[in-house]
Amino acid sequence: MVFGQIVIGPPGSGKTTYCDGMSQFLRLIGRKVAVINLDPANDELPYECAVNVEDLIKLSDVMIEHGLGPNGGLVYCMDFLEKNIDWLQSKLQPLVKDHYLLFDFPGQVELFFLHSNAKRVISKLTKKMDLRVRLVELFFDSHLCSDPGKYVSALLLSLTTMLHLELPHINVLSKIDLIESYGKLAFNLDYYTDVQDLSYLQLHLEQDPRSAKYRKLTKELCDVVEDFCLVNFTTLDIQDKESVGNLVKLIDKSNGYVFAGVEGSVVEFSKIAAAPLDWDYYRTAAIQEKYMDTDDEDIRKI
Ligand SMILES: Nc1nc2c(ncn2[C@@H]2O[C@H](COP(=O)(O)OP(=O)(O)OP(=O)(O)O)[C@@H](O)[C@H]2O)c(=O)[nH]1
Ligand SMILES: [Mg+2]
Repeated sequence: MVFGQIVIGPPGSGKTTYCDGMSQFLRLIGRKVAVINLDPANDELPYECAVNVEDLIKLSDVMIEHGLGPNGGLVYCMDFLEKNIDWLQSKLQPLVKDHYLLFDFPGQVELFFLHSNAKRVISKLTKKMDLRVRLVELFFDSHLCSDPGKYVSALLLSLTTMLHLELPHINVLSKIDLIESYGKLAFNLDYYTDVQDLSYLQLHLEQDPRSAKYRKLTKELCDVVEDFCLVNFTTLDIQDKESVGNLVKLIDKSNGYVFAGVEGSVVEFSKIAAAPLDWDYYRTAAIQEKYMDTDDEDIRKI
């Protein structure tokens, strides 16, 4: 049985970084991992990918050849991938025996709630190859919590995508390490992750009388989100192994990995403590270079 994750989310929300960090983490706990890049615009990949859609089609070529912009070009690429699903299947065939698969998708959210190509690519793969990767991780940058309007947009996007894809989802608030730098949140973090009592958000919307219609619209939209009772979030700091470990446990429960008897997850997690310093290296060197534009000695020591 093949397990894995489908990683989607708005541009820049941290999908590619996640695939990189998560693959390192999973390797550290003893899983064989393959990362599959399905973003034809992913020029500089931080991870070594087992399958790269760019070997099939490149966004830059499509844009030149068909006179399309980046967004139209991506829709074309996803359409092309769907038509050539056998290519992807043949590339995955050698991996499915014993690898855990991570699929890194492009950030154009339209692909997931306006068009159906991405949905059909996922569905064809899971049906044809009996992949247990029917778990989608939808990433949102945690800075969206800093503004009630943006937060409601994220809720709607999440709900729409969940309804459109019809697959189990885990919604992730990424870059949680930066949350304090966006200013003081109106509520504590649990409020944003639990998605309950959205009426409180009204208090923090623009109070100008001219914005009355906007507030009413926001209220109605919040009611829709609450009525469905589907959306909630988990948080992630990709630099923190405890945070990554908690997410792995949640994912393992959700996609059935813990019940598959592949390898006792308790045993696996005990390996983290005994593991050599690869993860520490990953945190201190790569991540700090990437994320921490700081000379602060205390942060560098983390
Ligand atoms: N501080 C911090 N920065 C992060 C984290 N995850 C990603 N980033 C940064 O956010 C930026 C975007 O990350 P990517 O992983 O490229 O995001 P993406 O969702 O793959 O972007 P697209 O593929 O363009 O949609 C990069 O500069 C990352 O280094 C995180 O957990 N914390
Ligand atoms: Mg990416």
